[in-house]
Amino acid sequence: MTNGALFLGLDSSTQALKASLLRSDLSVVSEIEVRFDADLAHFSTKGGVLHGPEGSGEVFSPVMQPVEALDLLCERMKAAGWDFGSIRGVSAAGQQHASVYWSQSASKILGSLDATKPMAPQLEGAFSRGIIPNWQDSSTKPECRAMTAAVGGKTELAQLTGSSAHTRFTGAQIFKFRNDDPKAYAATSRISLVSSFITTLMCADGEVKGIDESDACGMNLWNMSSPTRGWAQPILEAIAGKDGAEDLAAKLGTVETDGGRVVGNIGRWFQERYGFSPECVVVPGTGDNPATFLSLVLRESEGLVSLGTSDVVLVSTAAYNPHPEFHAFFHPAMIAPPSVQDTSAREGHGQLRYFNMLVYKSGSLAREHVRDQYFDKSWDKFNEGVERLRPKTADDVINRTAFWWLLPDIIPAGAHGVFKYEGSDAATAKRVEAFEDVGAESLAILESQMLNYRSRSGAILSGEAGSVTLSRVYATGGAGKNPSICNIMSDALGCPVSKSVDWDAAKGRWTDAHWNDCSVGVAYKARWGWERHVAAQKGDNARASVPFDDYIAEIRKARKAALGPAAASAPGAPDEEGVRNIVVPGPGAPAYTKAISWWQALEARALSEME
Ligand code: ADP
Ligand code: XUL
Repeated sequence: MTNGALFLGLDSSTQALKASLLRSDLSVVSEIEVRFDADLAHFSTKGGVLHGPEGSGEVFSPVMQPVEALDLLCERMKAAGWDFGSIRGVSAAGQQHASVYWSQSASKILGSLDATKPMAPQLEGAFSRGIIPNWQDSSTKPECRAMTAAVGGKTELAQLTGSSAHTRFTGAQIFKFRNDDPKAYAATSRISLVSSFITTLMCADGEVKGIDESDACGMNLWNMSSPTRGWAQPILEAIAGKDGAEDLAAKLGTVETDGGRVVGNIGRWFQERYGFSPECVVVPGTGDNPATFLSLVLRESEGLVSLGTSDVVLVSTAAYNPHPEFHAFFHPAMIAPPSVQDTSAREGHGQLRYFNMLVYKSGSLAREHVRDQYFDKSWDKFNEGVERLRPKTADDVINRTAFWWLLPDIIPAGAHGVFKYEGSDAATAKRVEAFEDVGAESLAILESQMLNYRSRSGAILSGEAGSVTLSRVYATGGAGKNPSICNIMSDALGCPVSKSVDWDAAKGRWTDAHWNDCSVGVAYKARWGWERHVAAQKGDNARASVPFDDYIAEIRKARKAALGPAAASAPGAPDEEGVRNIVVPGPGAPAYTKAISWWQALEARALSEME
């Protein structure tokens, strides 16, 4: 198939390596994946990972797993007839925090791959560590404590690196590796994140590519405070000692501060073996959550609520407002000034932008528990309670709420237990075992979860809980399909709930987008990087520094015009190109604005009543 210029996005996740192929109008041509457990069964992983000894908290995957997966993925893309020669840009998403350790021979091996052979057997000697610690690893508690102490506390660490210490974050993982296996640490030439690892493989030119700045924020190692952005000296010293700090910084390498910079061309190995064009460029990979953020092109004050096994909330901001409760990251598609140190040079190159990530354990797990306990395992019955009892007018008063912390939660840290209250005064509200009207059980958990997201996203946006609302929120994940959940989300958050939609040319209608967000998000970035690269070659400086959001909006507008009036008036047509508001706040929404401080007081009360 020939499609004009094409763009490739990869996603090296915990369980699979996925690829999305996009046309230059950003429509998705096709997707292919390699699933680790099923397709690479000889690694014996379950859910893509292996576990250390019982009680160790160690979770990891074999370093050769993604390399073999890349070989197999290439074969599958070829068998499917993907037009490699038309691909002009590639970028990769990777599971966040997870790190890859290169040996001293890595450069030589990467620079001399034989295109007549698969990549994996040739890379056997390229690593100083046989495993990739996974983000689910929790074996690094002592290292987290030492890093926190080194900067004087968790608030200080969050201020410096965007997050308080987390066992899965790369800094603690490197620290543990150095403690456990100092010889292998010493034999490490460079350390990559999964995203920069895949970027390095795609270039295969003898150079280990730099870590992307947005992804670097998931390491507890990157000093995010402007203008001193760089590897955080006190943390380097905590991990490697005063004498080893410089060496550790060298192992970590230079960070890519421009998400659309061309860091190389597609490797000769890919050109000779699969017919990729030498013109195809590679732009920095980024983390999977930053990549999802890009796929939705979240603008300032927009958010994402992902309702998967656990709930994750992303909030896009222009201000750095870190807090130990959540994670702050740099926006994954910033344009770097000529020098990171020189902030004045950033003028005309876009400003610093951030996104914040809140991770909750009590997401679908808790909702499912309530459904099973009170609603015969039926989402329809669960929804019936929600619809019957939800506020219908601005005068309705919310006077019931419930906190379902079945597992110790992350936000609020360590919260556990089930707490239900009835009464419109938080101080005197009655703690109850169960609500009299069983229908209130489903409404109470949803309202409580959504008021939590509103309260904390408001604080991120304004520094003051609940006073500012997100301007739009995207709903993703399994529970995002539930219309009643989306209704409460919209009313409680006080903003439209939106979804990405795609034009189905064969059926002549709009459908919810079913593509893999992470690989699509980085394919957008590859498209943007390619455009800027071509413009720079022509000396068109304005075009070479076009911001990501503007550029994607431009392409979407052109696509809308190209699809014509029939698509614009077809059922389910988007409100903006690519985005449809599935719910907007209804007449009951003001009841939630009035309930925020009441709900916050009850959350504090529940925490104080915890045994
Ligand atoms: P993962 O975190 O594994 O990617 P998904 O995004 O696929 O998870 O979401 C899975 C969750 O979605 C399940 O735990 C289930 O409770 C929830 N879910 C699926 N359908 C519905 C529904 N109709 N209403 C509410 N929750 C749902
Ligand atoms: C985020 C996190 C996970 C991984 C999944 O902090 O640990 O979402 O990024 O791949």
